[in-house]
Amino acid sequence: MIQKLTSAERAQQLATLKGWQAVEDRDAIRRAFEFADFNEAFGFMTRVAIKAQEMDHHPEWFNVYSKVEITLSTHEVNGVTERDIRLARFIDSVTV
Ligand code: H2B
Repeated sequence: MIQKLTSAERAQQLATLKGWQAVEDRDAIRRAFEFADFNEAFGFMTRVAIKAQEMDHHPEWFNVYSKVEITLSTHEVNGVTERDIRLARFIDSVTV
């Protein structure tokens, strides 16, 4: 089974990402995004969705118009793993 990152490993990885933070009440990471409008937000979500499907690793997300909030955690182990870091890195790469 995939291993959860230790809190030290998680902190080390978070430092290499753009604006991701540990969620307070669970072992997960979160980042908020704001786009110009819904069209841009949904275009971004579409890219993330295609990658998530390829990886078989899916975001928890919330969208209102131009705002998107993404939470990543690996359900299988109920915590943050390198799969979350890999998806977060991809997500960062499709934002400016
Ligand atoms: N996404 C996330 N974020 N965590 C998982 O553990 C996970 C997933 N597991 N997507 C996958 C799908 C699993 O449920 C399927 C059956 O492979």
